[in-house]
Amino acid sequence: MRIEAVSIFPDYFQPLELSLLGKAREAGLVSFQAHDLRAWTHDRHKTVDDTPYGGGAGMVMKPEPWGEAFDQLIPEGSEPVVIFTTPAGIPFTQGLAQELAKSQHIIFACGRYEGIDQRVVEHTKTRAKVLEVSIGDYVLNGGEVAAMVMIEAITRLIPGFMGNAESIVEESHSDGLLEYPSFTKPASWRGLEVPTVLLSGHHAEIEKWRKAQQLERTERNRPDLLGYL
Ligand code: 6GU
Repeated sequence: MRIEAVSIFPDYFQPLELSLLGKAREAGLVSFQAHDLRAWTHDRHKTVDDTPYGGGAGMVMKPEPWGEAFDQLIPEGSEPVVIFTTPAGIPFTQGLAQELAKSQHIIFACGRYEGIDQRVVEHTKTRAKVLEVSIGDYVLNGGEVAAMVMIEAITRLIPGFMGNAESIVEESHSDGLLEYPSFTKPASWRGLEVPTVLLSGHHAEIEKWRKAQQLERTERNRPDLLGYL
C-alpha cells in the first residue's frame, strides 16, 4: 500500500517513520511519503490561503496549489483514494478502516484554516475516489493528526501487518460492540480479585461472561452503538 499526505506541515508526519508503522514499512507492506503543499506555489511568499468569498471568519486554502499537487501525485490511468480531512466529513469508523485497508494507493489532503476551496474536492473526483472524512465530533487546527490516526488504524489491518489475526477479530468495534475487560496475573492484586469465571477453565462460561461484559460496557459507554440514542 502506498500512502501519501499533502500538508503545509509535512514534519507532523515524522513519527510515522518510527514504531509499528516503521516495521510495516521495513517489511515492504506500506510506503509513506509526506509532501509540502507549498512546493506547488509559485509566488515569493508561497501563499496557500486567501479570504473567503461571501465573507466570514478565517482563511480558505486556495485551489491552485492543490490542483497542481494532484496533477503530479495522481498517476494517469490509476484511481487512488483521496481523503480530504475535515470535521465536516463522514465519520471514520473501523468499517471504513477495513475498506481502506484494501486500497493500493491513498492520498491524504490535510486542510488547515477554514478548509480547502470546495472546487478542489469536486475536481479531484474526476481522477480519484474521493472521501471527505472526520475522525470525530470535535475540531482540530488541521487534518495532519487526523490523517495520522487514520493511517495507524488502516495500516494495522493490512494482511500480514499484525502478528495475531484473532486479536483483530476480537477487538473493540469489529463486531459493533466494545471489547470486554482484560486481566492477567496475579489473580489477587491490592485486594482486587480477577473475576473467578476467568480462572475456572470453563470456556463456554467465559465466553458468556465476556459477551455480557461487552454488552454492559457498550450500554454504559456507547448506548448509540446499541441504537439506544
Ligand atoms: Cl479530519 N480535521 C480537522 N481539522 N478537525 C477534525 C477532523 C479532521 N476530524 C475531527 N475534527
